[in-house]
Amino acid sequence: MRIVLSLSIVLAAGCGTTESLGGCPEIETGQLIITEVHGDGAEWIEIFSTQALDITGLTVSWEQLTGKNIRQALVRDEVKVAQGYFLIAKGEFPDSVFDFGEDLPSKMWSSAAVTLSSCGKKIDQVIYRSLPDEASLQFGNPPDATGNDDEASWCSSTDIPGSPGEENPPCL
Ligand SMILES: [Ca+2]
Repeated sequence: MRIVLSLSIVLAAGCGTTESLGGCPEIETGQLIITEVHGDGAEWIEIFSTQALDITGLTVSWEQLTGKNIRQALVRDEVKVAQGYFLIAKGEFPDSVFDFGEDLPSKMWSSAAVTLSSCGKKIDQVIYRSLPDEASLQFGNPPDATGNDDEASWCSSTDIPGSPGEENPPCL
């Protein structure tokens, strides 16, 4: 009975807020760094974590650069990540720790600001103007939450689909 009750609470929280998950994730600005973005029907975002973190309740948002529509995905499951690279993706994807599900009902917009936040506190943000077909858009330097603000340091990956979960090669 208790199991059923717990499950119903989880389901009820499915459409809820970070607060309904029991609090805001304790993640400081810059502790998570967006390093790679892939669209074109295989939607995933690569993130570098500077340390082991509990990202339960993390919000991923997309703000369209033209049109200003906003989408938000909330990490509703209990997810802990180790130091290093991890992925969040739409649907099943190797090394993905979280599925956007219907929070991301279609492809990522071709130009957007992607933001990671905890109860409104910005952790990292990247602005992209276009996403390549098949390849990824990758940050060409070692993970750096300030450096990745520089759009000139991003490029299309030479490999397809990029380097999900692994260090990015330099931009040529
Ligand atoms: Ca990578």
